[in-house]
Amino acid sequence: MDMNAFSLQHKIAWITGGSYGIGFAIAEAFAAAGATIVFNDIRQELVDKGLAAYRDKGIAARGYVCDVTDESAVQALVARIQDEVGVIDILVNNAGIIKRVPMTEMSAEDFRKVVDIDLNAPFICAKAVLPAMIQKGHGKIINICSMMSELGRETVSAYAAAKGGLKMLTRNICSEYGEHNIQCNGIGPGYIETPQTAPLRQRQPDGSRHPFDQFIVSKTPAARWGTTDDLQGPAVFLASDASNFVNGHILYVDGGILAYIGKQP
Ligand code: NAP
Ligand code: GCO
Repeated sequence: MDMNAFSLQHKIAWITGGSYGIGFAIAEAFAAAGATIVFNDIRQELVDKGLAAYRDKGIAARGYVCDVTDESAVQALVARIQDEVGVIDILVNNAGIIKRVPMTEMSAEDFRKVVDIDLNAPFICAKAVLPAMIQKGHGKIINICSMMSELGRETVSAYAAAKGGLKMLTRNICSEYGEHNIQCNGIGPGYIETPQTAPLRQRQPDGSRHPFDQFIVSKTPAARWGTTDDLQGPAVFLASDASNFVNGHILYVDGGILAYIGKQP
């Protein structure tokens, strides 16, 4: 086998919400594999923070302010990237939010906001990059799904609905564009140490671990939270030619959570 199949040399990768967290880690791995990195975030100060972080890693990333829920802004951004950098070869739909609120207390507006960012935006961004990928004869779209693409839990109804939908959007893009040598797959991270899950890991006033922290460790065969580094290899694989016959697949990077019924009390 030619191990260059895992190279991302000469590829342009756009990671949405890539200023920090999972998106940043995936972009860092893509850069190490040779890709040119483009990212966006919702505020200039976040883009600036991201640019500085990429510079600190020796990565000459290009950063743009763009709200991924705004279709005209996304279309304009993709056109600008194509002018300034080149045609996007790899899209990672990473930008996302969560609101942890019981359904009976959640406003329809908040439900819609989560679905807008976590599901509608991946549709908008994929729709924006597909025409040039079709013309070029290849493309990779990676949607960042979740344990909640498969499982529910209290207080995350909007997020689970969005991430479940994102799993099926992934399969539909595969179905509709696979004939153009475009692969659309998902990565389903388990519970990862990022700002998004910080509230679930916060030390208690008495210094003890958060109950949810202990719960997740007990539900994970790896007996630990994931780190963003754990996602880098799987992401490079799905972005590279090594996965050209992998399509519509959700690759769960969860330390075994989905396989495990849980330890007997
Ligand atoms: P994070 O730390 O909250 O980062 C999310 C990024 O997306 C932030 O930079 C955020 O900017 C940006 N963003 C939010 N709304 C946006 C919008 N409308 N337009 C552009 N950018 C926007 O989250 P993370 O933990 O790295 O998670 C990244 C992705 O992985 C999300 O899709 C999340 O659902 C998914 N995921 C996370 C975990 C986990 O355990 N952490 C597990 C499974 C899946 P702001 O800072 O301005 O909000
Ligand atoms: C939660 C967590 C999870 C993680 C991730 C798990 O409140 O349950 O935020 O949803 O973010 O999606 O895969």
